[in-house]
Amino acid sequence: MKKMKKAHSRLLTASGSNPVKTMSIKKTTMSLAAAMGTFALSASSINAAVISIDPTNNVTNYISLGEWETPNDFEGWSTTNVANASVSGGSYNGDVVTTANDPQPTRTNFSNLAINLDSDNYSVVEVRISRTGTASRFDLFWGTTTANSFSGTRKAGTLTVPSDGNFHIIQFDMSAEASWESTLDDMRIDPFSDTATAARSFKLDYVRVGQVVPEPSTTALIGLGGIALILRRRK
Ligand SMILES: [Ca+2]
Ligand SMILES: [Ca+2]
Repeated sequence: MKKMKKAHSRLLTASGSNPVKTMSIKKTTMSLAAAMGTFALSASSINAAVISIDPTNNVTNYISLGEWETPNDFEGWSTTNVANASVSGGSYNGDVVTTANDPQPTRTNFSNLAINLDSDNYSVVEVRISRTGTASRFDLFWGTTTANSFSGTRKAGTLTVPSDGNFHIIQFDMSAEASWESTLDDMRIDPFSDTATAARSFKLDYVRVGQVVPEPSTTALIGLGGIALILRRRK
């Protein structure tokens, strides 16, 4: 009986877009995060991304969607609804327009970068940003080669990014996100999710997509978490 169960779960893992697979991965991610003692769940219920602010480990082996190290080079990103947009000091800088919708720098149609979301290599999006002024939600939208452009159903956001003028890292773990599949093609970042009611500005340092490789000590913790899972299953 136990053997059958094991083989069954392996089959589900091997299949492409089985909803059961998504659920089982989500469960593992949550248990793992709980075992590590540090995690933040997205406030929104429309996505399953796990969002961390200033995490211990950064993405490695990433593909960059923007670094903005060359003055005046927007690296293909739009300046939609961004006032006083500039690239200087190593970042994409802008203010919130008081008379229009939320600022939304976008980069589209980059499937040539071959960011394959069906692999584990690109399960984490990392954004480094500094914000000044009244805080509001930070949102990330994405499109893929099978679900193109932007939609409210492909969105992850958080209210917990500080707006203190210092740089912070926002890390989105998309492992459990059902629509994080096929090839990444579009990305949109809303540094603030609404119009300005007072002076507000942002500096985007980078946007990267990669994976987080745990430190050796964390690997040991994951091992312990795994043992705990096995023990629980045996009951
Ligand atoms: Ca596109
Ligand atoms: Ca930069």
